[in-house]
Amino acid sequence: MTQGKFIAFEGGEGAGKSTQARMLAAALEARGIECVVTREPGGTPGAEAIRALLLGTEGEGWHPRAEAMLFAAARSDHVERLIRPAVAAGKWVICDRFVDSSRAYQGGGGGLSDAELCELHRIGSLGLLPDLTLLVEVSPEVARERAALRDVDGADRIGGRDEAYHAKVAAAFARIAEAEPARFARIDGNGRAETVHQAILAVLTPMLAPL
Ligand code: T5A
Repeated sequence: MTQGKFIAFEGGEGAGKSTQARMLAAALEARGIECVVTREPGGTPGAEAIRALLLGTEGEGWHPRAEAMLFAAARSDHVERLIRPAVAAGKWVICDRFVDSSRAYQGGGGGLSDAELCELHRIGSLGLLPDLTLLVEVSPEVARERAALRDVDGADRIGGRDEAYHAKVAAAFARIAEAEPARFARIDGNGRAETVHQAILAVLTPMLAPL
């Protein structure tokens, strides 16, 4: 049995995280590593139900503190029911967004303090952190183009927030990654999907070598 790992993708809207998560899982599976690709908010039935509450565009939406608690509650269910058991069973969990999205969106964008968000994460998920967090970064122009491809039927509640909000989110991601260089790898996501994928595989090489 391989040793389980927990890899998270982070970044702004349309950075290419889901595309890269799928490509990474396929590359790992080809090496005989069993992968679970999952996402936040979501990944379990309960967390997917919370996702619908958070991202649906009906009604007035949530106050920033309620929003942060809903993300933490969804994450708690996801961690306990899916992520921890899969890693314990020797699988590699590849997660599209995790706690750093809360720190960047509800913190950098929404104004909650980083200490408050980390405390919510400690209560909800016992502070679980990924073995590696891949921050996929693209220019605002590329983000706009890709988000437009994604949002042909309209943006969700958070993706549809204004450019100033998303600029604060991007700055917060950069700050968080700079503060924790051992856990983060910053990936230039502006190129072709295959180019970005190769950069990610290069970062993962040391984790693959002992297998
Ligand atoms: N949120 C989430 C919080 O506020 N707090 C939290 O704690 C968490 C967990 C989630 C929303 O919730 C917020 C953040 C979000 O606003 P989501 O639907 O998961 O909603 O939103 P995103 O994570 O932004 O998901 P997307 O799927 O839209 O973006 P991705 O995954 O970054 O991008 P991807 O791979 O789907 O690609 C988007 C488009 O670009 C193309 C793809 O084919 C696709 O059309 N593309 C490329 N094109 C050219 N070159 C490349 N290299 C490309 N890579 C992808």
